[in-house]
Amino acid sequence: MKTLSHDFLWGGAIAAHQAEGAWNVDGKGVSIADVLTAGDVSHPREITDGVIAGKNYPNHHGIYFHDTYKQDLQLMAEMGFKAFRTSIAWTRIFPNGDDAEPNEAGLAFYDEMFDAMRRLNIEPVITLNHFEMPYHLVTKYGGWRDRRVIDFFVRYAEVVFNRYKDKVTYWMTHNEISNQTAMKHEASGFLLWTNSGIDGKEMSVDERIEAMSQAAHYELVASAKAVALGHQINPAFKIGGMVNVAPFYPVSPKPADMLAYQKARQFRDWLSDVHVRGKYPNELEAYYEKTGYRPDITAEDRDVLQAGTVDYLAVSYYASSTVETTTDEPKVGYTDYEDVTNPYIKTSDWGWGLDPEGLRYTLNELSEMYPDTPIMIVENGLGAYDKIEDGEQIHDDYRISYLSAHIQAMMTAVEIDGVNVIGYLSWGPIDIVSAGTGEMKKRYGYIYVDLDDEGEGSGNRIKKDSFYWYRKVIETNGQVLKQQA
Ligand code: BGP
Repeated sequence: MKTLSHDFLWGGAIAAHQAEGAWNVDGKGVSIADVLTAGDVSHPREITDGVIAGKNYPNHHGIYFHDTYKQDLQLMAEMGFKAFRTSIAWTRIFPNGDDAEPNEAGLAFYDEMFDAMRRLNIEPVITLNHFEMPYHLVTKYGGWRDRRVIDFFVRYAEVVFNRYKDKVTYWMTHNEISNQTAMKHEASGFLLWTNSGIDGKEMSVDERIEAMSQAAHYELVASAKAVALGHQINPAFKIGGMVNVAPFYPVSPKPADMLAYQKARQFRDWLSDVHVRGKYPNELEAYYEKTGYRPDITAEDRDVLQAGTVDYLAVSYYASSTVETTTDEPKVGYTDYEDVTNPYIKTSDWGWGLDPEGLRYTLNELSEMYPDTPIMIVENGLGAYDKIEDGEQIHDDYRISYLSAHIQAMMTAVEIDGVNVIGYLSWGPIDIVSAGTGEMKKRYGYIYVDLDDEGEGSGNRIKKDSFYWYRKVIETNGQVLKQQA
């Protein structure tokens, strides 16, 4: 029977802006994450016009990882991590994005961080752009809507690829590039901001689709250029595309519901199609023809996309959604559906549908679509409230059961379905600031960080029960879960 390979990449993943803090230190510029205030489950984060004194910007401090990463990585090593994913804050390297020269202090910071990982035998898995583009590229160019941003990104990629070519092998270009297609999601305007630097909160759905189509195209061209360049700089590089894969289910077998589900899925998957196959899917080309959203896509761009296909597909998986058609017409389009409750699925305290079998299903779907492309799970986890008990203990059995069910689903996909999964990096192995809400109390970690939503607290790190559990999972290459099942 097929099983997880002996060099399977077990570990965890974070992003610079959610952890590092030190937002204006050593020449770092303001990023799009630095102008996001704190929200919560029922109050969206505000996008402010620059940094406004007196507002609470949780990414300005994160968990102070900038100053604590050596001790924190030591804890990851104690759990047996083989790999650790983080991002380079673009604004530490190019504070404004269009600077003539990179910032040496920022480059030196990541030299040391990657050395620290290597010393602990932890493979760095590095995202170039995780929701943290330079804010200046937004104010001056309008974010990814402007073709010139492609060159700024490629220049940034070139600088870091050259600098870290002997320290980093696994890269990915843009985090969750597919998120911005989630037009029916109530946060879709916000997702346009985090992906593309376009404030979509006040836009209509049609305006969002139009803005997203152009911005995402430039992001894909930039990604493909970076992939081709990275392979020239070091042919051993493995450079991935990264997408969120929240599976869709039709609410019923009614043909219009099936079509609505299929259209929703196609719209989610067009970005991974371009990453992996180097070309636009037919139905999207048809959609652009029909709607008149003809983004600026040149013949040269198409060659670039073809020449820069990715080495692996990195995916995040948290939850599934279920859709119901809003029209019985046969012409169901990408957004002719509503999200509805699935009676078979429970939800988290933040309303995310908990669905481990959906992970197996999704991995199968991806393996059918891209049979030759390895998959790395680079995010999966449960955001939950934790309570400190009996002195310094956190009994997070809810987290253990979520992760255990998902890891088992992944192992089944590998062993029974033959899906090629090369790694599992759970999200937020140490508590960090939530990207969606800016809260600290939405915790994912095996390691508790004593900080609250206002950034107050000792900052102390405490090992939760899940810390010891995950160490065992890694040590046994997942076999311990089978014994428990
Ligand atoms: C993904 C992002 C991460 C992350 C995670 C959990 O969308 O790539 O940055 O934070 O989701 O989301 P949240 O932090 O909102 O709970």
